[in-house]
Formats: sequence, C-alpha cells, structure tokens
Amino acid sequence: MSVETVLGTCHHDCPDTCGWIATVEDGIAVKLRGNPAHPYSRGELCPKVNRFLHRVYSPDRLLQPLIRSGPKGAGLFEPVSWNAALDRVAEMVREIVAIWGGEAVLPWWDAGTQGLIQMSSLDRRFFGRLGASRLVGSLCGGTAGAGTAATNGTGLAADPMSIRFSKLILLWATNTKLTNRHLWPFIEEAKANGAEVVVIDPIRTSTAQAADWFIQPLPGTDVALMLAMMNVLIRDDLVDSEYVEDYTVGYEELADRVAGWPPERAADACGVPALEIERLAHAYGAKRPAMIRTLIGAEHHENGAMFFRTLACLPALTGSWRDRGGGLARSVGSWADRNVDDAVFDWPGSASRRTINMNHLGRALTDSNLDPPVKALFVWNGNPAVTVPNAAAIRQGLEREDLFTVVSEQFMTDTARFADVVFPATTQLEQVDLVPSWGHLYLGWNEPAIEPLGEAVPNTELWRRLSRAMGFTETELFEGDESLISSALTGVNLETLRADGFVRVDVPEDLRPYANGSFGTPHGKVELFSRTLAESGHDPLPDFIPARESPAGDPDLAARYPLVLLTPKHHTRFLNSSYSHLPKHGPVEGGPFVELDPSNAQERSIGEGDLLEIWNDRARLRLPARITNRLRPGVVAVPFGWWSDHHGGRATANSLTNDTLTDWGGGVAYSDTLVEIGKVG
Ligand SMILES: Nc1nc2c(c(=O)[nH]1)N[C@H]1C(S)=C(S)[C@@H](COP(=O)(O)OP(=O)(O)OC[C@H]3O[C@@H](n4cnc5c(=O)[nH]c(N)nc54)[C@H](O)[C@@H]3O)O[C@H]1N2
Ligand SMILES: Nc1nc2c(c(=O)[nH]1)N[C@H]1C(S)=C(S)[C@@H](COP(=O)(O)OP(=O)(O)OC[C@H]3O[C@@H](n4cnc5c(=O)[nH]c(N)nc54)[C@H](O)[C@@H]3O)O[C@H]1N2
Ligand code: SF4
Ligand SMILES: [Mo]
Repeated sequence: MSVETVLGTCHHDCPDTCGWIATVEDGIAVKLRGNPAHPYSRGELCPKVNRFLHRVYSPDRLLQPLIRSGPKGAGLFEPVSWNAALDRVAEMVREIVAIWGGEAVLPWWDAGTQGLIQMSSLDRRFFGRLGASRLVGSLCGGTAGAGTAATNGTGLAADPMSIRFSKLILLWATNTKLTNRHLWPFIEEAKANGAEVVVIDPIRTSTAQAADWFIQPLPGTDVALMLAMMNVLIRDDLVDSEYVEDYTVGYEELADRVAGWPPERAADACGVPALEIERLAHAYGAKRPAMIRTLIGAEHHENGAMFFRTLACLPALTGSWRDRGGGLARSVGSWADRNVDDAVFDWPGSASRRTINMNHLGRALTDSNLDPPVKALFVWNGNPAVTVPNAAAIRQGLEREDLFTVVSEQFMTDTARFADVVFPATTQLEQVDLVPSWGHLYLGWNEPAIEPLGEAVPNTELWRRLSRAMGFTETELFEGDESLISSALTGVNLETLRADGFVRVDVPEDLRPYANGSFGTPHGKVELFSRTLAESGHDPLPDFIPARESPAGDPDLAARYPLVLLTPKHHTRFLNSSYSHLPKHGPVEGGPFVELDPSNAQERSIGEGDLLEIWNDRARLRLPARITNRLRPGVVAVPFGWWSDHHGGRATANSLTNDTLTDWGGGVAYSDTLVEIGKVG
C-alpha cells in the first residue's frame, strides 16, 4: 500500500485560508487535517472542512458533463461526452455571437474557490477573446475596500494577527467566532493580557456573547454612532493632535461636521444610549493599543461605503496607527499584491467592453431594453440563484427559453438546475493552486492530493477545452496551470513554497503601515475631507444618511413593511450556500427559520415554532418562528445559505432582499430589507 501526505490550502471564501495536510492511501484521500506548522491556522480546520472528504467523495458529486433534458429548473439532465457538451456550447456561442455580438455573452463568477488561477485566470482570456461583457461589482468586500480607500487612499490595513498586542478590541460588524474563527485565539491571547473586547452588532451573536461589552445599534446606523464618537473625542481632547497635524487633511471641516452630531442626536438615529456612546468614545480615546476589527458585515447597506470611510477616520484621529496592535484590521488581501500580480491574466482590449454588475444579474437577465440582451450566461465558482439579492428576478431570468446557460459545478446547485449544459468541476484536492489570503499575511500552496474524480476538470482546463472547441488558436489561451501561477508571482521561491506549504507575504513582521503617514492618497495623508469623493458627487465628509429601504428612509414603505430583515451567515457547518445540501451539514443545522424578538412575536400572537409567512414586494416565504433575545424589537433574521429545496422548493432568504447598489464600491445592500411577518392560518 502506498501512503503519502500532501500539503494543501483551503480554497474557500473565508478569511482564514488554512493550511492542510491530506493523507492519501493508494490514490484515495483518507484523512484531512490542519497543518500544525501554519503560523495562523496552527493545525486546526473548522466544522465545515473537517468533513471535506465527505464533500469530495459525495455520491452527489457531478462527475460527467450533462445536457438538459427537461424544463429549465427541473433538474433533469442526461450525461454526455465531453466532446458532445463542448460542441454544443461552441455551436450555441458562435451563433449568438454572430447575431448579437460578443457582449451578448456574460460570464458570472464569484469566489467559490479563491485560489489564484482557479478563481479567475484563463477565463479572462477566453471571454476577452470572445469579446464578452465584463462582470464588475462585488458580492463581498468591494464596498468595504472602496470605502476604506476613500479615507486612506488604499484598502491596505493592519495585520489581523497583531490583535494579540491590543488592549482594546472593537469587533465592529464581524462575527469572529463564526466567520473568522482562527483569529479568536489571538483575541484570547490579548484578553489574557488584559484586553477588553467590545462587539458592535445588531445581533447578539456568539461573538457578542463572548465579549466583555456588547453594543447593539439598529442595522445600518453605525455611521451616526461613529460621528458621535468623533464628536466626543474632539470635545474631550482625546485626539492625537500631532498625528492629525502631520498625517491628515480636512480636520477642521470634519470637526465642524461632527460638532453637529452630539451623542444625543446619534442615540436617536442608532438606538444606542448617549451615555454608552460617550463611554465607547472615552475607551477608544484612552486605551492603547486599540484595534478596530471588521470584515464585510456592514458593507451590505445603501450607505455601506460610508461606513468604512467613516470608520477609517477613527484611528487617524487617535493616532492609533502608531501602535502595534492598533489601527484598523480588515481584509489584508491587497498586501498579497507585493508578490502576486493577477493582471498577467488580462486580455488586451477587454477593458472597453460593456460591464454588468454581478449583483444585478437578475436585472440584466430580465431587462428587455438591454442592448444586446444577455443571450449566453456562463456561471462558475458561485451559486447566484441562492447568494445574490432579489433572487426572484434571477430565477425569472434563468427560466428564459432564449437564454443559453452553462454552469461549471461540483454539485447540482439551484443555479446549475437551470443550466443547458453543466460541466463537472474538480475540488481543491484535485487541482493545483496558490491561495492568497484576505485574513492573514501568508500565501498558501495547494498541491493536488488525488487525481480528478470521474471526468471532472479544474476551471482552467475547462477554459482551455472551450478555447479549442471554439477554434481559437492564440497560445495564451492554452497556458498550463503551473506556468500561470509562476507568471503571476514575484519574489517567491516556488520550490520552498511547495515544500513548506506556505510563505509570508513580503512585508515586515511588525507591520504598521501608517505609523508615519505614508497613506495611499496623492499627498500621503488621511483624507478626513475627500476632494475625490466630492468630485464624484459624494459628500466629501462623513455623514449619516439612512437607507431608502429603512424605517427612517421611507415611512410609507415602513408602514407596510415595518421590520428590518437581516440574512446573516449563521451556521458553523455552512460556507455561504456551499454545504447546506450535504448530509453532515444541513440536517445537523436543522433548517431555515425566522428569528424574532418576543415583543414582535407577542404583537402578532406568534408562538415558538409557529409557521410564519414573511414577505415584501419581492417574495413570500414560509418558515417556522424562533423567538430569541438576540435581536432588537423591529429586527428579524433569516439565516442565509439554504437552497430552495430546504424552503419547500420555493424562494430562499435572498428572494426577499434588496438589490440596491451601495453608495460606491459596486456592492449590494441586502441588509437594508424591509418585511412584514404573520402567522399562517
Ligand atoms: N461559518 C461560516 N463562516 C464564514 C462564512 C459562512 O458562510 N459560514 N462566510 C465567509 C465569507 S464569504 C465572509 S465574507 C466572511 C464574513 O465575515 P463577517 O463580516 O464577520 O460576516 P457577516 O455574517 O457577513 O457579518 C458580520 C456581522 O455584521 C452584522 N451587521 C449587519 N449589518 C450591520 C450593521 O449595520 N452594523 C453592524 N455593526 N453590524 C452589522 C451582522 O449582524 C453579522 O453578525 O465570513 C466567512 N466565514
Ligand atoms: N442574504 C445574504 N446574501 C449573501 C451573503 C449574506 O450573508 N446574506 N453573503 C454574501 C457573501 S459575503 C458572499 S462571499 C457570497 C457568496 O456567494 P457564492 O460565491 O455564490 O457562494 P457559494 O454558495 O459558496 O457558492 C460557491 C460555489 O462554487 C462552487 N465551487 C467551489 N470550488 C469550485 C471550483 O473549483 N470550480 C467550480 N467550477 N466551482 C467551484 C461550489 O460548489 C459552490 O456551489 O454570498 C453573498 N450573499
Ligand atoms: S473554511 Fe475557513 S476556517 Fe474552514 S478550513 Fe477553510 S479557511 Fe479554514
Ligand atoms: Mo464573502
């Protein structure tokens, strides 16, 4: 018997990017565990990926190409040969391009794998060569990055691992214990050294329960809270005036603006008592090092970019960037650009093509004025029928008889059910990749541990095969995987990386990016006042404007739909929609439900477990009630990630959600959703 161990890296869209070790016996992976040598994940995986081999070897894996044999969405398919499937796609795409032009083809992809080449590499060349429409916007992180950059000039942020040196930790709109679990031990280390942990979240999450202090604003109102914090910091002389003098612009204008936001005014807007706001501002102004930790929870609001733009002003006022364990820690993905340049995958001329925001997939598929209309859709690394807001419009679009849909997947997802052709995709155990991380400063290597199952292929191989089927001949379209990886890397020794499984991004151990200014703005200073924002039609200063779809934003709408709906990540065994259908995941988590406060339940005579209807103009869902003390009155929650089958074959959480784009950054405001609920029968 041959036994070997193979080093790899988790590919999931998760900040932790854990290192793993697969044990392979006679070509079959029999064990997957964390790599103890990995400096960040330190030998642990998670409740999802501890069961990854069940996913890889699931009897439900798609292992052959399929062609639709029933009505769209029915999930009826017949297996066909790769050649037959490729020929069908090539024939349809040629016809569509001949009649409608290349822009009638739309690629849609997300971060189902965030590996460098399997997330997005040869697809850019393939669709560039075709002249297809270009997908823009972001379901995750784009708004947070753009908001932060409006203040700091770039999205570059503090090293999350330096949180171990902090004395005050503000976990602001992030559910660390669930979504970023490998950071928690570093927070515990700080706590053991006396740090205070504050959680700011509209939901009393498991992270909030583990905190020293929990602050519960109404959803989408934090900017008011921040404005009042700055009011107090300035009023009570808690500003680092030297830092402000040397490294910021617009302090006077900002001071003027926040003077209009005393804690009492903010309290009215955000529902946090004025005294608590004062206390928070005082703690933030006095304790050092003070780290603000956030990921993407607060970006999904109509004022999502403004949240991050305003948040980034706080460490500049207190000079907290000077401290190891201070500043603002969010995605560190852009630090990886020191060693990784994915622009090498671009295709010349693509930049001029028509763009479609990925969050508006439903609108694009159903817009009769779109010229040219979307006639062919390719989806990989994502399950938009479940994960994109206003999903009812997406389903309506996917049902179009004149739309040709191609999906590359590991499983028959809600999206894949609507495909005309499905291609089987490999898992991370079956493909080579390099995985940059947005949660820590290590690049991970992923050596394939086993041969591809059945006829599944990595995404890169799919694009090579499609290029061949289309009769394209440019050599760039056929570049091999290892060559793609090495062409994008600089300053990394591939042999060492392969042997170790990870390498630190080329940044100092003590990374304090803005201790001495050096912000990414043209003058190197923090823009408390932003001329760039003014020029693009935004308020140059932080300000709080309630979302249109919120109780304060549209009283008429709120009269019909008085409850704010949050649809958060909730389950330890789910990664977005990726695991809810698997036997060791979905059934263990129970099923979807509506969570609400006892007062809202009482008003409507709702008891625990009652079947509820939850609805707005977009959709209606039926789910059992779960009455808890985790939400404020007026806020309800439905967990995200369940497929339509789990909802009785109907709408999912995102059928209800708002697809208004964020103020800037190209994201989407699914957390500004209003609904009503009532007991069925
Ligand atoms: N178990 C598990 N882990 C995951 C995932 C998963 O699906 N399951 N998904 C992964 C992915 S793709 C990502 S991007 C990360 C995301 O990681 P996080 O950003 O930590 O996760 P979210 O749950 O999206 O949002 C965090 C919190 O933001 C809160 N929030 C929403 N609106 C507001 C607001 O207006 N103000 C404040 N203060 N808080 C608000 C929500 O209540 C939620 O508790 O998690 C990753 N990790
Ligand atoms: N209401 C609501 N909506 C949300 C969120 C929320 O909290 N609430 N979270 C948002 C966030 S943060 C995110 S990141 C998005 C996630 O949205 P999606 O990216 O659509 O997330 P997943 O459901 O994980 O779908 C990933 C799919 O990629 C497939 N896949 C994985 N690896 C490969 C591969 O190598 N090749 C191919 N071809 N396929 C592969 C998986 O099988 C899976 O079906 O959802 C967003 N939508
Ligand atoms: S999903 Fe996240 S926590 Fe789990 S193994 Fe992958 S990177 Fe680690
Ligand atoms: Mo995400």
